Amino acid sequence: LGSSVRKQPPVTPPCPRPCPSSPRRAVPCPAVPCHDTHRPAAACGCSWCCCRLRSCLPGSARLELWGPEEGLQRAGVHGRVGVLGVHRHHSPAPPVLGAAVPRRSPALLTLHSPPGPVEAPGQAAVLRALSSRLLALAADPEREPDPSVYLALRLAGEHDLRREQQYLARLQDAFQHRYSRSLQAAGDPWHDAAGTEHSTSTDVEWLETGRLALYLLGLRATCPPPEHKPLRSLVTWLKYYLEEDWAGSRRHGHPITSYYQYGLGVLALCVHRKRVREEVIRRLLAAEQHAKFGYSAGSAIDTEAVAAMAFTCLEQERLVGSTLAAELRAAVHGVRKRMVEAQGEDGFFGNVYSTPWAMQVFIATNSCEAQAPYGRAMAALLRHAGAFSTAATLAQALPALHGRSYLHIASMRCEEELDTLTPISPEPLSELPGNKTVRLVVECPLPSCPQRWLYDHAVLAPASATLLDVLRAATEQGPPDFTFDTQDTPQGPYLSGVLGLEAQQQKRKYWQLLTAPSTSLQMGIADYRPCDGETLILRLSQW
Ligand code: B12
Repeated sequence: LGSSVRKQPPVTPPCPRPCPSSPRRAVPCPAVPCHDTHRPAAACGCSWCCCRLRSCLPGSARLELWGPEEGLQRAGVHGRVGVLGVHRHHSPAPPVLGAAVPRRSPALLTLHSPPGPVEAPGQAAVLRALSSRLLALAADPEREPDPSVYLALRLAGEHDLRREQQYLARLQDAFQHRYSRSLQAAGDPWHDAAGTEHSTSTDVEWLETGRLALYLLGLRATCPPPEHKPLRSLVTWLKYYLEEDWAGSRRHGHPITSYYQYGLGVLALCVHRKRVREEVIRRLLAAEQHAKFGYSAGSAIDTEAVAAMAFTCLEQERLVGSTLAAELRAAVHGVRKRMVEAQGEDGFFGNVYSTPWAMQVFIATNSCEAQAPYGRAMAALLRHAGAFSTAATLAQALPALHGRSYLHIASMRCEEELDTLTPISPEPLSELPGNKTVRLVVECPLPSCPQRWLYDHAVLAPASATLLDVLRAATEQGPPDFTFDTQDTPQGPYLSGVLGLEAQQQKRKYWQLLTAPSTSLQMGIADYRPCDGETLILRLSQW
């Protein structure tokens, strides 16, 4: 293994069970050698798991594995280190995914890496390039500031502190004014914001739970921390939105926003150590237990992961009683198990975009059983790093690639940070010569639809056209006339209306994007580039 053999640590008490599903309070493992973090099993889980935490955190300082063999097996290692991204100081050989651990290993094997994201050869370079690209995208004044971008910058190993500060100022500008008034002074924002609950517009304006949650998470990650007073008002607003979502979920069986945003809301409050009503937590728990997170176009992984992190935070921060804590722990254990079982041949949990979220759960929960799946997922993400071409997708992928989860924010301290990152703008895509023909089909299969087939025509577009370009070309190529509407979101332009039929948030109707015969696209209209001869379907769907 090429690692140094250190003195035998104090005798490790035998693990009472294979591996606790979640450690108690976050033990600052990266800063403390594992053998110093020994706690009675009841306090932090058995020491095997303390060690395992490091192996989940490629960006952290150490991976330490305790022998003897019996212990490794107990922790589910079975002689393999299923992790990519640990750089060994003491070994000239690069670390390899799945590197064999000697079966008769000495008492303690220590793999040291300097602080910061030092990973397997190639990985560090890829990570740095991705962070630099996000920094460049963040510097674009045309883009609305997005709290997840700020979070990704803060959770990285290297920084451009001046640019981060500027980005924070833009975020504060966008959010703080909006929430500076008190809730009472604002009246009932839910009814004021976008007309009424029965509005037929797409009214994304009032969908605030998730965005406010992300902003609050971002504020917790600032250095120095923000003042108390504005924070208090934001927390009150978030509690208010969460209550609205809770009430919506009771009334309609789903939150007004989505369970993803609901989960983010609980997580953000927890990271700020604010209590959430037990019923509000139980609602999310029940939704998780009754598999209510899926929607027609996508898997439930992203939402499951966000909920699992919220549950983990509540438990780790001891913000719930012991009965609920046990239920949350069991739920997280179930989520992890399902994720591991559902991991695809390609290494992804769900798809490439949900995989970083799933990985955050393993990181946050220090999960022994996920070592090998985690390593496979990391390798898959690095192979497909090009998929993260937009600020939003990059921002969601980078924390996990850096071995960090949003829970890390709860224990972030102001300390010296590497101010070494520089922005790199992505190369503009080279234009392909010539044209392509794309068949565009518009379907409306819902009972409320005037008819099922609304449009079916070939559209001529430049060879490198995105779906958005194809839609624009279609509007110029009638008859019959083609029209569409979009709304700007942090994920890019969202197709909100086609041929005068609007997506309706309230009724959970949206324009689903598919490629024939019926594969749901994993990208939005601005990012997907159809091939020549491809048939694209815009289908009004229920989610
Ligand atoms: C809930 C959700 C939806 C809901 C949103 C409605 C709602 N009221 O919440 C519905 C079901 C409508 C939806 C639709 C789609 N979604 Co969606 N969605 C999500 C999910 C799980 C949470 C989004 C969220 O609430 N974020 C929190 C808030 C605070 O952030 P936000 O940016 O303000 O969120 C808004 C936008 O993101 C927008 N939105 C949601 N999905 C998408 C996708 C695209 C491409 C765009 C531009 C906008 C958009 O709706 C959100 C609420 O207003 C994310 C998961 C994730 N990891 O982000 C996937 C996710 C964003 N969706 C994704 C995709 C692919 C789609 C679709 C393109 C699927 C399809 N084939 O039709 C469509 C969009 C089509 C269109 N008309 O443009 C991908 C995007 C990947 C990428 N490359 O960018 C994600 C990451 C899921 C995944 N793992 O693949 N989605």
